[in-house]
Amino acid sequence: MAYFPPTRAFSGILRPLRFEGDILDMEVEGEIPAQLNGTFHRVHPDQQFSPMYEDDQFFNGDGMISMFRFHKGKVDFKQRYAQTDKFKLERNAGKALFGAYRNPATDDPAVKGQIRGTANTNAIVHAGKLLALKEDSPALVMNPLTLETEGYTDWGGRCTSQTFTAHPKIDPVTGNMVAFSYASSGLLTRDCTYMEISPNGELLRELWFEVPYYCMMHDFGVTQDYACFHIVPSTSNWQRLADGLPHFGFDTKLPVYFGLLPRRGEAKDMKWFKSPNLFCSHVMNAFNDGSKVYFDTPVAKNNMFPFFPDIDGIPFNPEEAKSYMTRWTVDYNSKGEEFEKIEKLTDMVGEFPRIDDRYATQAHSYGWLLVTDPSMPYNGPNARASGLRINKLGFMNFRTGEQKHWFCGPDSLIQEPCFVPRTPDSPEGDGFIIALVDDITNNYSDLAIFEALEIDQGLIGKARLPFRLRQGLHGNWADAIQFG
Ligand code: V55
Ligand code: FE
Repeated sequence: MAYFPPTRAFSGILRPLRFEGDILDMEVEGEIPAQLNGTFHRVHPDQQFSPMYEDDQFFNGDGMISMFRFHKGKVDFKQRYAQTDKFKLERNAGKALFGAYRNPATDDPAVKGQIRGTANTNAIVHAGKLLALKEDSPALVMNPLTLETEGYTDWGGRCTSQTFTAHPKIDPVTGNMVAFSYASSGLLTRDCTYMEISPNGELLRELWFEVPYYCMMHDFGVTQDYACFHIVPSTSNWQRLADGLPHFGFDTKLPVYFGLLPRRGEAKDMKWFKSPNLFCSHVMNAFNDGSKVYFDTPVAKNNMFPFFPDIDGIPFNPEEAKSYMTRWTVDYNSKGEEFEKIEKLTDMVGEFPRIDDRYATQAHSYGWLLVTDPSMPYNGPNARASGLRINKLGFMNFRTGEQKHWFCGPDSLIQEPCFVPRTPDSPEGDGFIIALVDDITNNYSDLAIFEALEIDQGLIGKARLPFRLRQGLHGNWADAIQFG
């Protein structure tokens, strides 16, 4: 009998959904642009069974993949679990066998040595396959249209890393998927890899390197010439796991490191730069002009994850957890280890940054992100452990400094936006933003569609779900052409 503890991770607006199904021809309001021909895949964590431990985390949920398929102004919906090895073992047993987030010592001995991944962080199509990703495990391959799981891949036997990032980038110049891994030779190791995978899904390159200390390497930056690694002290060690503490804990005493690896170089060419302690996780984009590297990321003064608390017991500080889009400038050829510049670009509190991905690795003019504006009215229950409510969609023009935003109303919260080009060769930003808007007082989700450069004008249309989706992480658009 399923029982979910009355904790923040499982109750209120995070009540588990666990629902798989199909809706042919979703109810639509306004306009679904007829030129939208493709799929939007996204994922949320959603524990299949009651957790083994009452204090289990949201980030430990099994990946539930949602697909919105656009065709001729209509939208079909499909939702399936990513059938990871963990998912299948637990389904056969009829109960949870894997314990705490990234702590195998808490598992049922029956699953010792099995891949613990949940595929709950990102869903992206590459080489005609849907990849469901969790950074502690290999990439899980799924059919992008049926959502059937094929299984974990080692890229034709060529990949020696045990893990694969949830935040790969597609280099629009080569079509390669550029990726990395951490804890690549085992739990808590400082070993990492850099990878490039061809448009046909062939692993072209795997380069091993080491980071200054083990930490959550959740995302990275890729420019035409460099891979950029931000080392931020959400750290861990064997003692924490033995003590049953949350896997990660934030250490305000450690510096932040920033590594630049020339993409066509070797591990010895990695250069490490240093900054005082701060927190950042997602990367909007990065680009370089010669040896000068620009790296755009929402930066907070302190830890943004209350469920991975301070290692010295400093209480979570919601004010210091507010993040602001920031540009780091670092010169690969500089003699010292200092950054050249750390520039705060906006007063909007924001995270989940996105661009027009056709400009990934190159200078971008526009960015979109989720914004927290505490001054706006709110009717719902306290939504997140951090207390920060995501209630606006934000837009930034990096050339003019212009900003726009759209407020989702007092009953709703918003999930990560995704840019869809109007046509494959339309200019940068010419297209649509799609984002899930969750009405948490009436319990419905809408997939909202905006003109990307005019989000402040409000939505042009929406596809309506007859229920509310769970808070998710990331998703991506794939043009129908990618399925052949
Ligand atoms: C994140 C999300 C994760 C995870 C590690 O935002 C980092 C970051 C959904 O799981 O395991
Ligand atoms: Fe992420």
